[in-house]
Amino acid sequence: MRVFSQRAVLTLSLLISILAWQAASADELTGILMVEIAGLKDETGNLYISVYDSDSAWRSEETVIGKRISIADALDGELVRTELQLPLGDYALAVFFDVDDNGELDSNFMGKPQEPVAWSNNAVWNFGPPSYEEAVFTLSAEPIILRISMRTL
Ligand SMILES: [Ca+2]
Repeated sequence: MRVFSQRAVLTLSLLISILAWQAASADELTGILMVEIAGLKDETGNLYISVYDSDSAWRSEETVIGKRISIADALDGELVRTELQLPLGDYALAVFFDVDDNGELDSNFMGKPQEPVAWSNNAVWNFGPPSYEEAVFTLSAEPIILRISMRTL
């Protein structure tokens, strides 16, 4: 029978504790974002949520998360609720209700959305979409609830 040296056993147990510690700290770095969206209780169809983590990515295709949500499935009372898990950091959200169910946010020739939209912080359209700075918020270890209202422009 082969006997492992005490040193090898110690090295192995040290390695296991390092791996366990790394797994635990990775968990701690994930935050929970509860999104509650008002203004859709009488609607059916899909809502699209895009999450961005930088000014340069804002409103581009470079989303951290792009999520399609069935309003019927996510409706809880008067609010559409969904939970997102993200690494801790700064984010901004853009939401639209796809009224005609074509998978896109329809806009007029001026680029103004023709379907209900919303941004985090309830940032508003002001001769153009809100900036990343206006919509940004910080996700830290404590779960946060983001309440936003859909608007037709
Ligand atoms: Ca559409």
